[in-house]
Amino acid sequence: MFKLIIGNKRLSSWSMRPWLLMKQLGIPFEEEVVPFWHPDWTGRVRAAAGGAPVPGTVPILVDGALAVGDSLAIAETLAERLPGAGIWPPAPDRRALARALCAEMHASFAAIRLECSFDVLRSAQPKVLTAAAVGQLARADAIFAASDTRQGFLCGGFSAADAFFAPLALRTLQYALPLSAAAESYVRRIAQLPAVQEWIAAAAGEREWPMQGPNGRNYFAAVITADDAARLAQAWVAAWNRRDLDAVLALFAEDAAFVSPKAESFVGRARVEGKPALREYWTKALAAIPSLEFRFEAADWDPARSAIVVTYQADLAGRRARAVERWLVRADGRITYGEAFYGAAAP
Ligand SMILES: N[C@@H](CCC(=O)N[C@@H](CS)C(=O)NCC(=O)O)C(=O)O
Repeated sequence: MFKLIIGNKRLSSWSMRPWLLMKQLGIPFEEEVVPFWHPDWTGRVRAAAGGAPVPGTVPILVDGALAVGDSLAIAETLAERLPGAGIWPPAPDRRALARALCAEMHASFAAIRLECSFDVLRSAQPKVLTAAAVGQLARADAIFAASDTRQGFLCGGFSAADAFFAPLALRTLQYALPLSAAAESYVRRIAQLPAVQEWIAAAAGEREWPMQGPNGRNYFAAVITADDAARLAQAWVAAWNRRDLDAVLALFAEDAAFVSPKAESFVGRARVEGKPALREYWTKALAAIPSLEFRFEAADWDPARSAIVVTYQADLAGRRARAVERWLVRADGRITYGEAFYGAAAP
């Protein structure tokens, strides 16, 4: 039985290619997910590959004593092992085209890959592309649109070429990139493949390695992106500016703990545990502060620690200072532990 070692489904486009190829063609395999940013990521990848000297990247195909790194080499190895499985199209000209397309995917489209980093849980959030990426999108459009005359797939029936382009096709949905009608219909066909749907559903349920918070509670680290971290921080700033305590508290786990020198003056202790106590602290704080305005500056996401560091400007009844909060974020996207740090008063 083959084993495929992959990264997080939410984020790993290279892992998706051979996974999708094998699933869609009905090739049985077991998978092992090695979550990105694990403190011993490379060690875990190598261990999953039975200690073979593989590159420190995923995917890796393991077949008995053999471990093959690199998606293109995996496709070739599968085609060799399973000649009738349909990895490459049977007709020589289509097969040559499929190989050329896979090689092109492997070596090109750098700008669009960099600017639209793969995130299967992102949906239709537009992004302005550089001229280089726009040029690459036009090339992808032409490749996708040609599927019209080839049974709806890039080289006839579903083959490695479609698996290799699937992550780029999905990026056009994630970033609402404009395509021709023919290219769009190809993207829709790929997005609706059962194997693609299965990958996306699994991505939504991903959990990272277990961690222990300073509140003594165990939780799973979050699989989020820097964009998610910025959105969470901006929602927090907006909720405070509306003085909407329910919205602030909704961002925290039920058993969250929070540490702040200000809590001491409002509730008599710097460390506040659990939502009811947090509500009491922040209700008292809001009642004592006639005007409050926060301005978001930055949110730095540290995936290895599942931590967001938010920098903002606080204007509390005319007293202005920059401040920082550090939050630990659980797999469900809620803050399990927060700590506040305050800068000098601005003139
Ligand atoms: N050329 C490789 C690229 C693999 C690759 O870059 N994989 C990414 C995940 S999508 C990775 O393992 N990144 C981890 C790292 O570079 O440390 C392939 O086609 O398989």
